[in-house]
Amino acid sequence: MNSISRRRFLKISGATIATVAILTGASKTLVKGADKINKEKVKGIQKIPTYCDLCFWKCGAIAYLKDGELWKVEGNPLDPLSKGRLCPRGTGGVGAHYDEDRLKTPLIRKNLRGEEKWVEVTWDEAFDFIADKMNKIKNQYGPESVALFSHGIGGNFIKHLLRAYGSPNETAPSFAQCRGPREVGFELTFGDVVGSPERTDIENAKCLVLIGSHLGENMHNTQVQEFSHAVQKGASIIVVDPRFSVAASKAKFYLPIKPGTDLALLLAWMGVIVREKLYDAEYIAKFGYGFEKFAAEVSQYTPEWAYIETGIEPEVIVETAREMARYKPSTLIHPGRHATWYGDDTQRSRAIALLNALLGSWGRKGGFYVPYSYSIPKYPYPPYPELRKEPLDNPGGKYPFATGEQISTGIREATITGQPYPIKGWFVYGTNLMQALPNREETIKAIQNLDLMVVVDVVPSEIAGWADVVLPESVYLERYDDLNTSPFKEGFVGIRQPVIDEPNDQKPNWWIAKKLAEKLGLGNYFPWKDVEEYLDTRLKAAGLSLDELKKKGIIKAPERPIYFEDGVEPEFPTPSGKIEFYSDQLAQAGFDPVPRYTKHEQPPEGYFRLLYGRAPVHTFSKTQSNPLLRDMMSENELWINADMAAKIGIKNGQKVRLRNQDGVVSDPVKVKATERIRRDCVYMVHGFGQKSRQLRSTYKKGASDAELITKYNTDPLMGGTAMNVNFVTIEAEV
Ligand SMILES: Nc1nc2c(c(=O)[nH]1)N[C@H]1C(S)=C(S)[C@@H](COP(=O)(O)OP(=O)(O)OC[C@H]3O[C@@H](n4cnc5c(=O)[nH]c(N)nc54)[C@H](O)[C@@H]3O)O[C@H]1N2
Ligand SMILES: Nc1nc2c(c(=O)[nH]1)N[C@H]1C(S)=C(S)[C@@H](COP(=O)(O)OP(=O)(O)OC[C@H]3O[C@@H](n4cnc5c(=O)[nH]c(N)nc54)[C@H](O)[C@@H]3O)O[C@H]1N2
Ligand code: SF4
Ligand SMILES: [Mo]
Repeated sequence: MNSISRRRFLKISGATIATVAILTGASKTLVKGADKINKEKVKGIQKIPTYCDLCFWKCGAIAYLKDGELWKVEGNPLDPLSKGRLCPRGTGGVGAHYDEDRLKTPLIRKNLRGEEKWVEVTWDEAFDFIADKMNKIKNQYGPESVALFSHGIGGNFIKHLLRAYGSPNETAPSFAQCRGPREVGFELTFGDVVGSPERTDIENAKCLVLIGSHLGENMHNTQVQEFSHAVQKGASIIVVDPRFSVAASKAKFYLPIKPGTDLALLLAWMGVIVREKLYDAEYIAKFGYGFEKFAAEVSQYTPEWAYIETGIEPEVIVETAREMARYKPSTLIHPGRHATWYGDDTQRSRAIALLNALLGSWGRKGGFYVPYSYSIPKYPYPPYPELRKEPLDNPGGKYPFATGEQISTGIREATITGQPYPIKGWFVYGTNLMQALPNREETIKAIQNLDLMVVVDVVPSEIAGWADVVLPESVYLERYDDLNTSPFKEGFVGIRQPVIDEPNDQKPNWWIAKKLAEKLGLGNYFPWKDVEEYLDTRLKAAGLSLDELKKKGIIKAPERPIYFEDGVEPEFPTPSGKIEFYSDQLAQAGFDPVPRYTKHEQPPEGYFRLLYGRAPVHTFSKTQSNPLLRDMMSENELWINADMAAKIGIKNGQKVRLRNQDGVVSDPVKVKATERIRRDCVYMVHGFGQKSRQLRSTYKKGASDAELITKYNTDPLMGGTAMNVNFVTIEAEV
């Protein structure tokens, strides 16, 4: 299996190169969508550094123009995130500019919400409409009653606008529907979050444990490159996944776990490590708090007990526990990213944190490094107006371990109930709430309560279809955004700058925010003339030059150590100042101070659990209409165990519909009958089955997992919404 696996993996990492070849050929024929290409049309090749926006990882890139026309995008070799190589999505970046279905001009709703009937208006008319509604909301309810949903760095100037307007309500589904529980689980243990980019030293891990993290399909560039290096260096890989993922094909141990039982496996692993005293005793003696109580509790969990829950043989549990211990502290139990699975996700993430703590990997090479970022002062804005009301995402502190990153579904809930105070306006920037939030019906119910809904997007997305006003944004290759100073192994600052003109009347987010602020009488919060002046001010304050950054794309900070063993001072900002094996704050709040196992409901007879994930060439629901990426994957498939398919009379390649426990039926989707998935679940790539009629290329292509996620469990610690809890039956499409 090993040589086959290696070949398959090389195929994945080689995909980047293949994509470049496809693009080079395709770009010439794609120009037709654009009626305005770069004015100067400089002859020959121009290389302009920027950073990618095909997902939110922000890889440093170089865009190439040939005779003034957009040609291709490659990685910037100076960039520590991309190291000169983009993932297949990033390589398809030029397709974002050429997308035939792009929004071209501001739109105001003509008929009922969701009917997608529009009047084209000028920017000035759109801003007048929005400002009028925002002023009315402010007068009647207060500025707190407008909330912002946003994802990505492009939302920064709109966030600033809404704070200047006086709203404390600002959220993103990329937290409570994604990594929120993980961050809370790690913070409760180490006093600090994993963060994004993850502080995982995958490259130097000698043993890497992936629990659901499907690297290779999940294409976060740096992690995939590092994973590929770790595999080449012979790291021992352990993959726990109900589906034989790309990562599983690289694994020494593949554990096809019963979905929803990972916490049992984690507890049993810790039980073995504690009973056999395989932990890093010196590290724990120095940095640990409450280890005795923790050890007494986890040593009860046996591999035999976990076998019944998880389906993983006791011998395999023991062997993999010993394997992890053999390579400590360079054993990395990857914390995952999309952690909102079953509802006890903070506790599962805390168990992952504790297993890492046992092996001494936090702060150590091959484990979790200590990241740092280039410190660039903020722009010296006037202070925001004083807030008179609390954010309403978590009224009364219902979720005691919720963080400053607000709970998106909490804001949705308040919009429906009007409690503790009404929400009457939504600003939505770069997030497709129809696909990203569980239970679409609740989202629509909330939207129907609004006096104003503004969506800033680049295409007529599903969420744009529900707006009162749609504002067409320039794509990343056409605009400046804020500086990228992501914390990483190396501190750096990266710039996004325009490479090519917008084809129509699209505008960048900074311009939208500034112009709207002026209409709202908040112009003093945008004192800069244009975004270059803003960037220049920030960079000068750090002793850097905008011109130099524009040329190089990346400037690095002086090097710093990133491991405890190289001199980083260990710090654990928990209440005890140590790694909390036992958590008094959890006990005081009425939660398990050491994670305990909770059983989750399993699918009834005839039903499958619906699982979902990523494909290498798409990002959520954001890239399906990109002509280059669409060519590589235009619809998703339904993975189903081959024996089960035969049992219910379904053939490979056949179209089926899924019906969930609440009677919601999906669009038709093609069957992939395979041995590579357990019998109790089915799997599909997220982001397809889109319902926006104006997105002609994606309309009802494949099926939507989001549509079938009517049920969700809310994490009682921090309010994240677990979505792997829906069950489906499968019906042949006739
Ligand atoms: N190409 C591409 N890459 C991306 C993204 C993208 O849109 N496109 N999005 C990025 C973002 S923001 C995120 S959050 C990540 C998400 O990616 P990850 O955090 O890596 O993965 P998840 O979405 O949690 O999980 C999907 C995997 O978990 C498995 N799984 C499902 N249920 C269970 C279970 O109960 N137990 C176990 N052990 N495994 C289970 C599924 O079979 C699948 O292989 O991907 C990132 N990378
Ligand atoms: N059912 C289900 N729900 C999920 C997930 C899942 O796998 N399944 N994953 C969860 C995770 S891990 C995350 S992180 C979130 C992600 O959720 P979102 O951040 O909402 O991701 P997308 O669905 O890709 O929505 C991105 C939107 O931004 C628009 N857009 C693209 N480029 C630009 C631009 O340059 N400017 C502007 N203004 N808009 C732009 C796109 O057209 C699209 O409408 O979803 C979460 N929700
Ligand atoms: S991971 Fe891929 S899509 Fe995301 S920013 Fe990097 S190159 Fe772009
Ligand atoms: Mo995510």
